[in-house]
Formats: sequence, C-alpha cells, structure tokens
Amino acid sequence: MAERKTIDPAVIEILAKAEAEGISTAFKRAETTKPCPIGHEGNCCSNCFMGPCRLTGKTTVGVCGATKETVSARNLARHIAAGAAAHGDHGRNMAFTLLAVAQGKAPDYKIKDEKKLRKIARFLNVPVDGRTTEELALDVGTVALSEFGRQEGELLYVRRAPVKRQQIWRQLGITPRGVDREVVETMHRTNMGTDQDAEHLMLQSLRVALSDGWGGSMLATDISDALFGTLAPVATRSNFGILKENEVNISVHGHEPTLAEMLVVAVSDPELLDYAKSKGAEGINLMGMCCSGNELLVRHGIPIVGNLLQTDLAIATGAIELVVVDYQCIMQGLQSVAEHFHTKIVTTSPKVKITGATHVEFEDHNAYEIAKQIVRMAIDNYPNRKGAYIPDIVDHVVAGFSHEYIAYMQGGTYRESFRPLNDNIMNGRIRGAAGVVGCNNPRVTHDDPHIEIVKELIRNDVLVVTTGCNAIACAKQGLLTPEVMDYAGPGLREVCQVIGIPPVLHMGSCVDNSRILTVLTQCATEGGLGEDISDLPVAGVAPEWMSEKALCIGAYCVASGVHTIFGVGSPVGGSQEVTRLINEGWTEKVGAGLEFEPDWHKIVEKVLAHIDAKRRALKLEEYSPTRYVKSATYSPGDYLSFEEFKRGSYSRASL
Ligand code: SF4
Ligand code: MSK
Repeated sequence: MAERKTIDPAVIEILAKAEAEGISTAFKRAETTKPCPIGHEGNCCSNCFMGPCRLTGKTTVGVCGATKETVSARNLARHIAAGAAAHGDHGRNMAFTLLAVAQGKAPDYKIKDEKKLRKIARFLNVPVDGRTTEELALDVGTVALSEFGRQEGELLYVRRAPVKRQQIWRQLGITPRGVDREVVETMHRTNMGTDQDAEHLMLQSLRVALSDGWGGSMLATDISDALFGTLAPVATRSNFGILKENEVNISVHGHEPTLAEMLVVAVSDPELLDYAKSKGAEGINLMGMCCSGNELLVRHGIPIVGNLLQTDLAIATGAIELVVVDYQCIMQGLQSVAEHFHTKIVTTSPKVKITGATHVEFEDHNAYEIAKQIVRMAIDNYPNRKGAYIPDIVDHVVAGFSHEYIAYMQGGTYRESFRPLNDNIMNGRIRGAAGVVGCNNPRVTHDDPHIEIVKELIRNDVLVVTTGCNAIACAKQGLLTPEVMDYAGPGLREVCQVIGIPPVLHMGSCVDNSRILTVLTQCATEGGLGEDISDLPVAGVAPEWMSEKALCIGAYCVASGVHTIFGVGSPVGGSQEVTRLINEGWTEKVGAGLEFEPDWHKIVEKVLAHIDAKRRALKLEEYSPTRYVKSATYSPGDYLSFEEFKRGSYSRASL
C-alpha cells in the first residue's frame, strides 16, 4: 500500500468519513490484503489440479515440468485473452443493439451519426450507395457480428492499419482472425500440457490483443458513435462536489453506453421530474463513474463523479440514491458500502449479478421503460437519505475528442487532415505524443502517477491523449481545462492555441483506446513521420493499471508499434526471460516493447528518451527546449510538485 493514499482532496475527506464510520473500502482492504508475492510476479500456476504449483525458492518447475518461463507466459497470455474477451463482448453487444435498431426491435434508439455508419460500412465491405440507413445498419450489424466468429482469414478492420504494419503482422503470422477464435485459441494453448514455448505463447498474446484493438474495441467504439453520436468537445464538471444535496442522485457505472443513453432522456422526463418533486427533491441529478461515466461525459457533458477508486467512496458520501451498473470494474465491495446507507445497487446486464443487489434486466426492445423504472426506484429511495456529506470539491472539464474531431480541427470540413500536427512534430514544436490511459490501483497513491506523468509530459511539449480512469484523474485535477495551456511547454502551447485544442485530449472510455490507433494510423500515413506507427515519436503509458483489459490494451498498442510502459509492477517479474521477450523480443519483432516501471519519474524519462530516439531515427530536428521562445526547463530529476503545478507557480514568467 502506498504511503499516501491519494492526492485527491475530495477522496481524502470521504476516506476519513468512511474510516470513522467503520466502512470497508478498497483503500482499507489494500492495507490488510497484501499481494501474494509469488502470484504477483507470475510464478504461480493453477491451470490444473496437480497444482497449484508455486515456483519459488528451489522449486523451479511445476509438477508437469512447466518452467517459470512457461508459467509466466501462460499467465500473461490468459490475462490478455480475458481483456480481449471483455472488450469483445462489449463490442458484440453494440453490434446486437445496432441490429435491433435496424430491425425495428429497439424503437427507443435511432442512428444518430449516419455518416459514421457509412464509414463503418465501407470498412466492412458493405455496399453503401442507394441504401437506406436501416438497410445499412442491418448489414453493418450482421457483418460486425460475423467478425467475432470469423474462423479463417483476417479481421476486416486490420486493413485500416498502415500497410507496413499489416505486412509485419502477416510475416509473423499474427494477423487476427475472429475475436472469439483468438480468445478460444489462447485459452486452449494455455491449457495444461499444450503450448509450452514462452516465445510462441507471447506471439499468440499479440494476436489475441490485436483482435481486441482492431476488432472488438474498434467495433465497440465505431458502433457506439453511429448509434449515439461521434464525440465533439463538451464542457462539464467532475468529482464528488457534483452530487446534489436537494436532488435525487443517480450514478451510472460500468462500461456500456446503451442504458446510460436512455437514462439521460429519462432524467428529463417531465413525469419523472414531477414524481421527484412529489418526494421532496428539487430535481434528478445523473452522473457517471468509470467508463460508463466517460461515455456519458464525452457525448453529453454529463458530470463524472470519479474513477475506479472513488466508486465505493461516492456511495460513502451517503448522498447517492441509486448506482446502476452493467459490467466490468464494478468492485463487489460497493454492495457492502451501500448497505451502510440507503443506496441501492441495481445490476442490469444478464451477465452480471451481485449478491444483495437488485437486478433489473436491461433489454434493447424496452429500453426507455426500463430506464424510467430505474429512475423511479431512485426517486422512491430519496426520502430514505440520512446524514449525507458532500465535499465541496469540483473541477471543470472539456472533453470529447474523436479522431474525426481532431482531423476537423486541423482543416475544417473540406480540408481536414493531420498535416498541422505532423508538421509541428517534424519542426519540433511538438516533441511527440503519448497516450496516458488506464485504471487506478490502491498499491500506488491514487491519481498521483496519472497526474504527475501527464503534467510532466505536456510541460515537455508532448501532446497527451487520454482515456479511462486516467482521463477522469485529469478531469478532476484541472488538466482538461483551457487554463492548463499555461503549463504546457511553449511549442506545444502555441500549436494547441492555433489549432484550438487543449494539450490533454480526453478521447473516451477504455474501448476508445482504439481511437488512438486510428489517430496514429492517420499520423503515419499523412507523411513526414515515416510509414508505420512504430516510426512515430510516440509512447503509451498505463501508470496505475490493475485490469486484464489494461494488459490487453498494452499488448495491442505494442503489436501496433507503440512502445508502452506500465506503472505499479510487473505481472511477469518472476521470469527474466518473459520480461525480455515482451520488451526486447517484441521490439525486434514488431518494433515496440512492453515495460513495467513502478517509478513514475523513470516512466517520464523513458517516454522522453524513447520519443527523442524516434525523432533521431526519423532524422527530425533534435528537440530543443529553448528553440521556440523558451520551452520546458525539464532536466532529469527536475519535477514540479503537484501543489506547485496547481498553484501555477510554473508560469510563463518563470520560463
Ligand atoms: Fe502445476 Fe503444471 Fe498443473 Fe500448472 S499445469 S498447476 S505447473 S502441474
Ligand atoms: S474503467 S479498465 S479501471 S481504466 Fe474502463 Fe478504469 Fe481500468 Fe476499469
């Protein structure tokens, strides 16, 4: 457990309240439940009942003879496959909803972005000309679903990657087939007595990860945009202060946007607003948590309560009437916190039930009625609220940057491109770019590595794109406001001001990391920065990762050519060989590696060194912090404290 639990003042307040009231939180449990030192490093195998085998001390092989390398590689492969399965199942649900809309079986939804639907259709080889929206949606939904079960050939979306990248995948034999096939094959190959060569297992890990990045996740993102609208910037607020004392507070948590979209409509329903008033509330306040929250934030500007480690604490305010969840990242501990208060947890996915929670199954064909039922439950619960405490802490947010919008900002409707961005990377105003994404983990100080890394990168003229819980951390700490421009290095600041984008771009939820792949492809094919994603001066970072989905995202970023660094610790740290295979080994094969580095200072140094090395390889101007006006004063070991950063002591005057 980290010495300091969090940097978020709102979390500090509610954590103290929870502790005083004897409420068990993830922070508390992380103190008492130490990570198993053997499993933590990937040295425990439980793949058959001759074990579990703990490869530690003098025990270097399992009962079957499996070595540390095999065990470690198998464990990592299974984690990545689980992540791909989670995102893939989400993508499949989106395809089912699209199909239901096309067939008139989901009357409460309509296609909001026909242009995007046509774009997806072209990628999926669906004829576009002269067809109605419903015809297109029917075919797109059908082909998308078949991509999950594709047995042979290649996922259609891989053709969206730069040609050189596609060739690398083909040469290595890792071009993904169907999403389901890659997940099943990974589970098969890691079954006892099957694939036993660590390098071979690691190649399959890249393949299954690619089936997520260029398959399940990309389809989830695209279809969500077609159904609910493609992102464009919105302004909103974040953190516990968005809870309202005199209103019915409803929070949406999980990952799918489907029900959340209906709740947005239901909370403005005059009948329900009157009903809320009849119970003494002044209104209905809808908020988001985690990635369902991100989906609502980036599309509708619905405020966001917080990221993963705030989900139980939000309930501990005592001010939430109802938390509605679908799937992924919903800690079971939420229910026990809810039992201390009047809060109801409502599960909605047929795949997820939580003992003690109320289940209201969500169905596309009856979406609005179900959303209204859930809102009514929350309103009925409002008179039961007692002794709530809402910290008065709120930050402002500008979010919602799709790759379409970023291209639009660089040339308008008729001349959209990535030329200005590429040119400014080439001339050194922008040193490079980084995707900083991923979860929270109570093994490190909550939000600290997220925020420190992002602010140091923009200070060093590195453009940052963000998703998931990192995006929420940035939202809460003022990093997604126009004011943050003052803290960006002058080169980056100038470009952002001219283009009209902030230096930290919130691109959505975890599945929306696929948007980053599209941006990178557009940069690589725009010209001037090589021919492939691995040529670009970019890197990926997951400072506080915890989820198998994060590992999968990391692996598909690497397979796509982005060198990626994870914080916290390494799940393969027990095997030097697997540690080598995923870094140097993958770099030789796909031009990028995966590293685990617990020290965020070192992550910043590694990202900057990597970006500079890529610039040199492209024979670009060497980045100079003093070339444009006077840029960041960074040198290794020179870091701003967060307090200094927030106070603005690093200002233009001090440059
Ligand atoms: Fe042990 Fe081998 Fe069984 Fe794993 S597969 S639990 S290493 S015997
Ligand atoms: S919600 S996967 S904790 S980013 Fe997507 Fe946050 Fe990680 Fe879940």
